[in-house]
Amino acid sequence: MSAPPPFDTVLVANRGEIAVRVVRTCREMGIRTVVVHSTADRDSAAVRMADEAVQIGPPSPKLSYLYAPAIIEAALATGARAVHPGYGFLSEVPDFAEICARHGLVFIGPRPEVMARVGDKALARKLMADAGLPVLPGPKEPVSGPAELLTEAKRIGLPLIIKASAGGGGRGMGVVRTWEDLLPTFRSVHATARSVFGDPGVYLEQYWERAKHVEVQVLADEHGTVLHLGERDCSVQRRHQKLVEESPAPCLPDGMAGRLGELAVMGARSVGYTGAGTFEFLVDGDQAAFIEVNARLQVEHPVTEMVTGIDLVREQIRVAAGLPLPFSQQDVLPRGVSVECRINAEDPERGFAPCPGELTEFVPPGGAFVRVDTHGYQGWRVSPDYDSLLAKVVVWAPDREQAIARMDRALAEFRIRGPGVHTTRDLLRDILADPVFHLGTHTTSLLDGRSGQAGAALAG
Ligand code: MV4
Repeated sequence: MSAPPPFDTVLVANRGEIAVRVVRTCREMGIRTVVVHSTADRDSAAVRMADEAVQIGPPSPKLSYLYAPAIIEAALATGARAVHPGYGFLSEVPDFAEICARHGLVFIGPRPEVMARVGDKALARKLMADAGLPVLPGPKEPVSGPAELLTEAKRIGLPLIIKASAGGGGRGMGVVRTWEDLLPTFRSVHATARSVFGDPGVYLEQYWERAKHVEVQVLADEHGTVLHLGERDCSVQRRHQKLVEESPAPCLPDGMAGRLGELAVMGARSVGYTGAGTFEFLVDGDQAAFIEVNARLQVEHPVTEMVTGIDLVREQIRVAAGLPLPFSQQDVLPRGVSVECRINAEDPERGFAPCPGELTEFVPPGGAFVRVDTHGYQGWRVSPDYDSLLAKVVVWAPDREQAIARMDRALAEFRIRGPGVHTTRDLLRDILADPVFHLGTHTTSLLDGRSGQAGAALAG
């Protein structure tokens, strides 16, 4: 006998591969699913898989996947009791979580106040510093104007980075490498913060040029249990778009991974975090610094699932229903290595611009320990209105070299064709062949222009 489902019906407020991902776990848990969709997604895989689908608006995200009134109405009309926001869209919007609560719907994520506090990146930095996490040198408060900017910048030294408090994930930040750049970069980040994020706050940090980007998965329930599920390395990025992620992180100094896990748990506990979340760190040699919290399930969560055997969506749903986590820290025993590659519909010949179009052939790879999270199928039209992520290929193996070999085999096996449709697949295979990537010593500068095939592919 399996446990009764914690909710009768969950509404999935997202699209693409993550909507499919959430529907699958709901089905395993005996939960009925409602998927909302725009007119562009009426034939989507998630719509086909869900128990019920509700069209909520036109392709424009503002009028559909970001439009709270239509989503709430769909939830109430279909008898949904909880809302899973996936990632992106409304997943980190405190007002949406609040609106759900006001309508008697459980938002599957942290409480709105907690989301608001960690979502303000300058505030999160201060809160985490106060909780004892190491942060990069820089003032604890946002900078208000040019006079303070110069004083604080001199204290930090160059290079430094100016970040928007409301930014994150690489948007709304500017690196300052020369003193002439200081004021123009400040003005530019400030203007972006005001116009794009509607919050003019900006803050300063010392800039770490060659660091590993390592993040820790945390899971916390409403009964005081806060656990970490190990770390992921996300250093392989191109213009802040992650390409390859893996767990555990390779080549960390002895004791570093465990320390980061403990720091993330300390940080999560200090703000009363509940649900699944990620603590991002930069790691340079034996130094580590907290950079930000992601108050959502992340795209790369499957590598953590593969090494821990824990279904993060299942635990998110159980925690949101008020259930205690069914395991403790010593039950989390990561095993082997998992690697994820993101296949985007992008054209390498056009600076990796998104290339929508019909998939006339779509045959994902298979075999032992290969997982493909995708919403693609033969005949599906990749829409120009949304993110170009088409599939995530995730593999597991006992060690890193076998995992890389398995990934290369899986990528080679993937058949994706369509008029005008190009993908990041060949770039990913170049990265897998890079000797520095094989060593595992790479930092976020791996693709900066001249390291091996991948760098060459980029430079060209
Ligand atoms: C940084 C940094 C270096 N120094 N902050 C990028 C995404 C966002 N989560 C934070 N990010 C970074 N913040 C300081 N003080 C480096 C990154 C960073 C990065 C920067 C340039 C190019 C690629 C990058 C990949 C990961 C992280």
